[in-house]
Amino acid sequence: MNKETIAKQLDEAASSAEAVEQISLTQQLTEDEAYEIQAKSMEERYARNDDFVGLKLGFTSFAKMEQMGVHDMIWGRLTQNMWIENGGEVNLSSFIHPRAEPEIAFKLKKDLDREISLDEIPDYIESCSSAIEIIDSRYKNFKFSLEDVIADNCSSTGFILGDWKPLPKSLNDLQMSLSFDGEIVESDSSNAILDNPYLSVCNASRLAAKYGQPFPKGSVLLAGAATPAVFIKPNSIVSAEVETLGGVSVKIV
Ligand code: OOG
Ligand code: MG
Repeated sequence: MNKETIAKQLDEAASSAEAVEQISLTQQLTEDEAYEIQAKSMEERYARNDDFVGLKLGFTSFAKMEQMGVHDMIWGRLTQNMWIENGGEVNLSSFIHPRAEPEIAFKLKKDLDREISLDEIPDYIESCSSAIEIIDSRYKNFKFSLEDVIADNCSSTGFILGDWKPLPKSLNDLQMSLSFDGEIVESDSSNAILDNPYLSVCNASRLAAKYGQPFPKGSVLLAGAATPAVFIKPNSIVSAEVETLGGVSVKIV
Protein backbone atom coordinates (compact mmCIF):
# COMPACT_ATOMS: atom_id res chain seq x y z
CA MET A 1 0.00 0.00 0.00
CA ASN A 2 1.26 3.49 -0.67
CA LYS A 3 1.41 6.16 2.05
CA GLU A 4 -1.70 7.92 0.79
CA THR A 5 -3.75 4.72 1.01
CA ILE A 6 -2.49 3.89 4.51
CA ALA A 7 -3.23 7.45 5.70
CA LYS A 8 -6.79 7.23 4.36
CA GLN A 9 -7.28 3.78 5.89
CA LEU A 10 -6.17 5.00 9.34
CA ASP A 11 -8.33 8.11 9.07
CA GLU A 12 -11.31 5.94 8.10
CA ALA A 13 -10.61 3.57 11.02
CA ALA A 14 -10.70 6.54 13.41
CA SER A 15 -13.93 8.01 11.99
CA SER A 16 -15.76 4.68 11.84
CA ALA A 17 -14.30 3.32 15.13
CA GLU A 18 -13.35 0.08 13.36
CA ALA A 19 -9.91 -1.35 14.00
CA VAL A 20 -7.53 -2.29 11.19
CA GLU A 21 -4.55 -4.66 10.91
CA GLN A 22 -1.12 -3.35 11.89
CA ILE A 23 0.78 -2.08 8.87
CA SER A 24 3.97 -3.75 10.09
CA LEU A 25 2.43 -7.22 9.62
CA THR A 26 2.66 -6.80 5.86
CA GLN A 27 4.94 -3.87 5.17
CA GLN A 28 8.07 -2.30 6.68
CA LEU A 29 8.06 1.47 7.16
CA THR A 30 10.85 3.73 8.35
CA GLU A 31 10.13 6.20 11.16
CA ASP A 32 10.24 9.10 8.68
CA GLU A 33 7.76 7.34 6.38
CA ALA A 34 5.47 6.79 9.36
CA TYR A 35 5.56 10.53 10.17
CA GLU A 36 4.73 11.27 6.52
CA ILE A 37 1.68 9.01 6.81
CA GLN A 38 0.68 10.77 10.03
CA ALA A 39 0.93 14.16 8.28
CA LYS A 40 -1.19 12.88 5.37
CA SER A 41 -3.85 11.45 7.68
CA MET A 42 -4.02 14.82 9.47
CA GLU A 43 -4.71 16.49 6.09
CA GLU A 44 -7.86 14.33 5.88
CA ARG A 45 -9.00 15.66 9.27
CA TYR A 46 -8.18 19.29 8.46
CA ALA A 47 -10.16 18.92 5.22
CA ARG A 48 -13.21 18.10 7.37
CA ASN A 49 -12.92 21.46 9.13
CA ASP A 50 -10.90 20.20 12.05
CA ASP A 51 -7.95 22.37 13.17
CA PHE A 52 -4.50 21.83 14.64
CA VAL A 53 -4.44 22.94 18.30
CA GLY A 54 -1.23 21.41 19.60
CA LEU A 55 1.13 18.50 20.07
CA LYS A 56 1.49 15.51 22.31
CA LEU A 57 4.45 13.43 23.27
CA GLY A 58 4.19 9.71 23.90
CA PHE A 59 6.37 7.20 25.69
CA THR A 60 8.00 9.84 27.89
CA SER A 61 7.63 7.55 30.91
CA PHE A 62 9.17 4.14 31.50
CA ALA A 63 5.77 2.84 32.68
CA LYS A 64 4.19 3.60 29.29
CA MET A 65 7.12 2.19 27.30
CA GLU A 66 6.96 -1.04 29.28
CA GLN A 67 3.18 -1.28 28.92
CA MET A 68 3.29 -0.99 25.13
CA GLY A 69 6.67 -2.65 24.48
CA VAL A 70 7.85 0.42 22.57
CA HIS A 71 10.98 2.24 23.69
CA ASP A 72 11.30 5.56 21.87
CA MET A 73 9.67 8.94 22.34
CA ILE A 74 7.00 9.73 19.73
CA TRP A 75 4.93 12.82 18.93
CA GLY A 76 1.51 13.43 17.43
CA ARG A 77 -0.92 16.21 16.62
CA LEU A 78 -3.94 17.34 18.63
CA THR A 79 -6.98 18.87 16.93
CA GLN A 80 -9.94 20.96 17.99
CA ASN A 81 -12.35 18.01 17.66
CA MET A 82 -10.29 16.02 20.17
CA TRP A 83 -10.69 18.72 22.83
CA ILE A 84 -13.32 17.78 25.41
CA GLU A 85 -14.46 20.33 27.96
CA ASN A 86 -13.44 19.77 31.60
CA GLY A 87 -16.46 18.13 33.30
CA GLY A 88 -17.94 17.32 29.88
CA GLU A 89 -19.13 14.04 28.41
CA VAL A 90 -17.75 11.62 25.86
CA ASN A 91 -19.59 8.84 24.15
CA LEU A 92 -17.76 5.53 24.25
CA SER A 93 -19.37 4.39 21.00
CA SER A 94 -17.23 6.81 18.98
CA PHE A 95 -14.09 4.90 20.02
CA ILE A 96 -12.65 1.42 19.43
CA HIS A 97 -10.96 0.49 22.76
CA PRO A 98 -10.15 3.77 24.51
CA ARG A 99 -7.78 4.15 27.45
CA ALA A 100 -7.13 7.12 29.75
CA GLU A 101 -3.85 8.56 31.01
CA PRO A 102 -2.99 11.21 33.64
CA GLU A 103 -0.91 13.97 32.08
CA ILE A 104 0.40 17.54 32.44
CA ALA A 105 -0.39 20.10 29.72
CA PHE A 106 1.38 23.33 28.70
CA LYS A 107 0.20 26.40 26.78
CA LEU A 108 2.54 28.35 24.49
CA LYS A 109 2.81 32.10 24.89
CA LYS A 110 5.01 32.50 21.77
CA ASP A 111 5.52 30.70 18.49
CA LEU A 112 8.07 27.96 18.98
CA ASP A 113 10.17 27.17 15.90
CA ARG A 114 13.44 25.83 17.31
CA GLU A 115 14.71 23.65 20.11
CA ILE A 116 14.72 25.51 23.41
CA SER A 117 16.54 24.79 26.65
CA LEU A 118 15.05 24.45 30.13
CA ASP A 119 16.14 28.03 30.95
CA GLU A 120 14.06 29.41 28.09
CA ILE A 121 10.79 27.76 29.12
CA PRO A 122 9.42 30.78 31.06
CA ASP A 123 9.79 32.88 27.87
CA TYR A 124 7.79 30.46 25.75
CA ILE A 125 5.31 28.76 28.08
CA GLU A 126 2.46 30.72 29.64
CA SER A 127 0.85 28.17 31.92
CA CYS A 128 0.35 24.51 32.76
CA SER A 129 -2.53 22.31 33.87
CA SER A 130 -3.49 18.82 34.88
CA ALA A 131 -4.87 16.81 31.97
CA ILE A 132 -6.44 13.53 30.91
CA GLU A 133 -5.52 12.07 27.58
CA ILE A 134 -7.83 9.52 25.94
CA ILE A 135 -5.94 7.31 23.51
CA ASP A 136 -7.51 4.82 21.13
CA SER A 137 -5.27 2.82 18.85
CA ARG A 138 -6.78 2.22 15.44
CA TYR A 139 -5.03 -1.18 15.37
CA LYS A 140 -6.65 -4.45 16.42
CA ASN A 141 -5.98 -5.46 20.04
CA PHE A 142 -4.22 -2.12 20.70
CA LYS A 143 -1.01 -3.72 19.37
CA PHE A 144 1.55 -1.90 17.25
CA SER A 145 5.19 -1.31 16.34
CA LEU A 146 6.80 2.11 16.83
CA GLU A 147 6.21 2.94 13.13
CA ASP A 148 2.59 1.72 13.29
CA VAL A 149 1.71 3.98 16.21
CA ILE A 150 3.47 7.00 14.69
CA ALA A 151 1.49 6.58 11.46
CA ASP A 152 -1.68 6.39 13.59
CA ASN A 153 -0.98 9.86 15.07
CA CYS A 154 0.19 8.21 18.28
CA SER A 155 -3.31 6.94 19.14
CA SER A 156 -4.48 10.55 19.74
CA THR A 157 -8.22 10.68 20.29
CA GLY A 158 -9.25 13.08 23.04
CA PHE A 159 -7.92 15.32 25.79
CA ILE A 160 -9.34 17.26 28.70
CA LEU A 161 -7.52 20.14 30.39
CA GLY A 162 -7.85 21.38 33.97
CA ASP A 163 -7.62 25.08 34.88
CA TRP A 164 -4.49 26.83 33.61
CA LYS A 165 -2.02 27.61 36.42
CA PRO A 166 1.09 29.83 36.45
CA LEU A 167 4.29 27.86 35.88
CA PRO A 168 5.79 26.64 39.14
CA LYS A 169 9.56 26.73 39.54
CA SER A 170 9.62 22.96 39.49
CA LEU A 171 7.21 20.30 38.27
CA ASN A 172 9.15 17.54 40.03
CA ASP A 173 7.92 15.35 42.88
CA LEU A 174 4.22 16.01 42.27
CA GLN A 175 1.86 13.11 42.91
CA MET A 176 -0.20 12.31 39.80
CA SER A 177 -3.19 10.00 39.78
CA LEU A 178 -5.92 8.65 37.53
CA SER A 179 -9.26 7.70 39.10
CA PHE A 180 -12.42 5.94 37.93
CA ASP A 181 -15.50 6.97 39.93
CA GLY A 182 -13.28 8.49 42.60
CA GLU A 183 -11.12 5.35 43.08
CA ILE A 184 -7.45 5.71 42.18
CA VAL A 185 -6.51 3.18 39.47
CA GLU A 186 -2.97 4.42 38.68
CA SER A 187 -0.59 6.88 40.34
CA ASP A 188 3.02 7.92 40.22
CA SER A 189 5.30 10.89 40.75
CA SER A 190 5.59 13.52 37.99
CA ASN A 191 9.28 12.52 37.86
CA ALA A 192 8.08 9.52 35.80
CA ILE A 193 7.84 11.98 32.87
CA LEU A 194 11.44 12.23 31.58
CA ASP A 195 12.67 12.75 35.19
CA ASN A 196 11.36 16.32 34.77
CA PRO A 197 8.09 17.18 32.93
CA TYR A 198 9.60 20.46 31.71
CA LEU A 199 11.91 18.39 29.50
CA SER A 200 8.79 17.52 27.46
CA VAL A 201 8.69 21.14 26.32
CA CYS A 202 12.33 21.01 25.17
CA ASN A 203 11.74 17.72 23.37
CA ALA A 204 8.54 18.90 21.70
CA SER A 205 10.31 22.06 20.48
CA ARG A 206 13.10 19.92 19.03
CA LEU A 207 10.75 17.46 17.31
CA ALA A 208 8.39 20.12 15.91
CA ALA A 209 11.39 21.97 14.42
CA LYS A 210 12.91 18.75 13.06
CA TYR A 211 9.71 17.75 11.26
CA GLY A 212 8.74 21.28 10.14
CA GLN A 213 5.53 21.29 12.19
CA PRO A 214 4.52 24.87 13.12
CA PHE A 215 3.94 25.17 16.89
CA PRO A 216 2.29 28.54 17.28
CA LYS A 217 1.38 30.74 20.23
CA GLY A 218 -1.72 29.40 22.03
CA SER A 219 -0.92 25.76 21.15
CA VAL A 220 -1.29 23.06 23.77
CA LEU A 221 1.33 20.41 24.57
CA LEU A 222 0.58 17.15 26.37
CA ALA A 223 3.77 16.04 28.12
CA GLY A 224 3.06 12.28 28.06
CA ALA A 225 1.52 9.95 30.59
CA ALA A 226 3.09 9.39 33.99
CA THR A 227 1.51 5.93 34.38
CA PRO A 228 0.28 3.06 32.21
CA ALA A 229 -2.99 3.81 30.40
CA VAL A 230 -6.21 2.22 31.69
CA PHE A 231 -9.19 1.01 29.62
CA ILE A 232 -12.23 3.26 30.07
CA LYS A 233 -15.60 1.85 31.19
CA PRO A 234 -19.03 3.13 30.17
CA ASN A 235 -21.10 5.07 32.70
CA SER A 236 -18.14 6.21 34.75
CA ILE A 237 -16.34 9.38 35.71
CA VAL A 238 -12.66 9.50 34.79
CA SER A 239 -10.59 12.04 36.68
CA ALA A 240 -6.94 12.96 37.06
CA GLU A 241 -5.22 14.93 39.77
CA VAL A 242 -1.78 16.54 39.73
CA GLU A 243 -0.60 17.75 43.13
CA THR A 244 -0.72 21.60 43.27
CA LEU A 245 -2.19 21.84 39.73
CA GLY A 246 -5.61 20.46 40.68
CA GLY A 247 -8.03 18.05 39.07
CA VAL A 248 -9.77 17.44 35.76
CA SER A 249 -12.60 15.09 34.88
CA VAL A 250 -14.80 13.70 32.14
CA LYS A 251 -17.97 11.64 32.14
CA ILE A 252 -18.01 8.51 29.96
CA VAL A 253 -21.43 7.64 28.61
C1 OOG B 1 0.57 5.64 22.19
C2 OOG B 1 0.40 6.97 22.87
C3 OOG B 1 1.27 7.13 24.10
C4 OOG B 1 1.70 8.61 26.13
O1 OOG B 1 1.29 9.53 26.85
O2 OOG B 1 2.71 7.96 26.39
C5 OOG B 1 0.91 8.32 24.91
C6 OOG B 1 -0.21 4.53 22.84
O3 OOG B 1 0.17 4.05 23.92
O4 OOG B 1 -1.21 4.10 22.25
O5 OOG B 1 -0.02 9.03 24.64
MG1 MG C 1 -0.53 10.40 26.26
